[in-house]
Amino acid sequence: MTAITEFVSYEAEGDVGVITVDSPPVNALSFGVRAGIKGGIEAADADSSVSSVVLVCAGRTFIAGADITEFGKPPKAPSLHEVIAAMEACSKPVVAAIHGTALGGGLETALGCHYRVASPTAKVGLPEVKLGILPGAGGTQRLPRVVGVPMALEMITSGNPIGASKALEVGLVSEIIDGDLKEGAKAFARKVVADGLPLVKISDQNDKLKEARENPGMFADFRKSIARKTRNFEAPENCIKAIEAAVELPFPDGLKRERELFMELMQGEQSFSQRYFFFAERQAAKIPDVPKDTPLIDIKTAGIIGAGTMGGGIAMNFLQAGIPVIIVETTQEALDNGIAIIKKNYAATVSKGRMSQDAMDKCLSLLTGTTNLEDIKDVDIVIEAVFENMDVKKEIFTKLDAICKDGAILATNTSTLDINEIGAVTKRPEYVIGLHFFSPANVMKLLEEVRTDKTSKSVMATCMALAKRIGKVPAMVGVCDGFVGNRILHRRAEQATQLILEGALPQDVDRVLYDFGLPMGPFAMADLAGNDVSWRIRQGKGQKSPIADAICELGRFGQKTGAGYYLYKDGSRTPTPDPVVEDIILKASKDAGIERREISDEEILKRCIYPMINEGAKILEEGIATRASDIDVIWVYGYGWPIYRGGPMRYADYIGLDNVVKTLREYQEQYGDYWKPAPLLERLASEGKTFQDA
Ligand code: T1G
Repeated sequence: MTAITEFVSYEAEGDVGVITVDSPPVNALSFGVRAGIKGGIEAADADSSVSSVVLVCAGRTFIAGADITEFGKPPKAPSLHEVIAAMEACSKPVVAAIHGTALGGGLETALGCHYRVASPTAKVGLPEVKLGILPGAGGTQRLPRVVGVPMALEMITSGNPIGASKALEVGLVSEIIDGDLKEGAKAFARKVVADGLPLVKISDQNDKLKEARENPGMFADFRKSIARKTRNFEAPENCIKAIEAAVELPFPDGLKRERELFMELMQGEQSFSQRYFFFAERQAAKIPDVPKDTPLIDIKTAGIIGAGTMGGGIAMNFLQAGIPVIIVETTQEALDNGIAIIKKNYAATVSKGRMSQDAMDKCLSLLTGTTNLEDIKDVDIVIEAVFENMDVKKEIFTKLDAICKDGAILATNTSTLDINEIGAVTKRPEYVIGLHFFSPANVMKLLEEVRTDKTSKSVMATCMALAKRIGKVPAMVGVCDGFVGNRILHRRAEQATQLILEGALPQDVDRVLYDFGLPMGPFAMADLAGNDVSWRIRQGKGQKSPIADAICELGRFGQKTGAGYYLYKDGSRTPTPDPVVEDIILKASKDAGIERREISDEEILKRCIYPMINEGAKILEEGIATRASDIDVIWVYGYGWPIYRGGPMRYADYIGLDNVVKTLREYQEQYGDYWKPAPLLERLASEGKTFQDA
């Protein structure tokens, strides 16, 4: 065994030269890995004892891409292009042995080999678009030459991987290797030699491009098909242009065009924000005062209290992760309704082809319904998802504390209530935590985890690991009104309401925020969530909101009643402005003695977003969030903030904190101390720093 570099070794195993990459955690293509592979190819080429070559990786996965931590640093030869060219030029057949996830530069490296084999659970893909870039090492030129243009367009603009069996079907891999992957790959390599098979250079293959050459309209049709999903994103369009170059230009020129389009994106703000967010999401899973080796509680079964919209959605996450669930309701009717909705949701997923009937049956086989709270006495974790009322929650936690076994975690899905207070009614406050799911709970990826003053490190570590297990992205926050996500949302809602009192209309505010990149504006969102929810909370707190109250008093609760801030004709989900609401707004302005005025889009955007940034700074000062980037993770995954803008705090850094402070001060002059910049924000701005320095 010869160590070519610290991360790559070469060894002749019989008549096969084996190049092994071993660079934890994901064998990313750092300089040492690139140099090592190139050196390994040169060694195998010169080694007269071998007649073929296998490229295999140690650890959990085949190469998972370029080393994102190297982005922005001066390039160091050999480039990935040079490595891939060396593999293609090798005089002996080179076989890539793929396991885990061959992604981005990893798949591009494998496409530079003459053949590819894979383990049955392997996945391959080009996810660069999710980082705001495009496959920059020939992926846009080689993939269409293997799978054809339509599939290459879909794979590269979505960034979604495909499994080994699909890869075999479309010719991305030549064989699925059951058992020992390296031995299987060596046997495959020997067979290539024995059968005298050619050294297949994908860059020389053009047959699969014919369909697109004969049907150039394919690209325009594809652009139309993804327009809504990729609005405002820059990367998908450059991906399409690069694939067009593969069809129109000779391979070398196509590579050059790919490089130009790659660099355009790499130097742009969107890619910077998406790369920032890639690490932000992973950072959020780490809690500074909870050591990595904190012992975890073994979660084998879960109890869910409440089979309503949230309880049912929460249950589905556990069932899909293979965790048995006992779901509890107060009446058989409510229980039956709740379970029927779970079944209906699964059936809809199956009908869309996103889940097999077997998988659905397996999930439902793990679900038990009961009206007897005692039935959850042996579960490892309970998640309460009942009516948002402190007395109700305290009563339930008192009972859970008495019924559940020692060591069971007692979690609440509350979105605003003080979890310290809830924990205080139990004898096990260290086992009490907030697990705030976002509706629809089986769809939204964010899990806002709320630690109390007493939540133990083991419970926090367990719940962070559990989040990943049930397919969620966790962020740990502290207790305050609305925690992090909703506390910031309330600031935006206050301004949205103020703006329509002063002269804007709901459709103006919603349009500006939709064009900014949010999935919908605050008024459309209120109609989706149900205006009655916040109406009840306001009534509980004795608060008034003239326009919202007037709308609710007319029974206009939103989509579910066919009318709210907008009309929803014949069950449509498309909001239509309604003169009735405009009259309510005009009256409210008049009653408030406000002279309505024209309000610019720029003012609407700043007045909705800058209070969010200011609140984020206060949340950081109070220690409710650990990092500014955690706030960004919460807003991207919990509220659909556009990932290419990184999150509200990243967006503030992009605008410049000094500019944010300047605008806040102008509004403070005009509208009062509501707009006073947070001290942390003022300090960072005065020091020329960003939230990432906080
Ligand atoms: N570069 C550097 N570090 C990476 C990395 C990468 N490509 N991928 C993962 N990591 C780190 C990650 O930060 C974390 O570190 C640890 O590995 C485990 O990751 C030329 C230019 C592979 C599916 O976009 O999708 O190739 O927090 O927590 O959930 O055209 O990581 O432990 O310190 O995510 O099991 C294209 C990105 C790059 C793949 C594993 N490739 N990675 O998921 O673990 S651009 C990607 C992933 C490119 C070429 C272009 C996932 C994973 P730490 P993890 P996981």
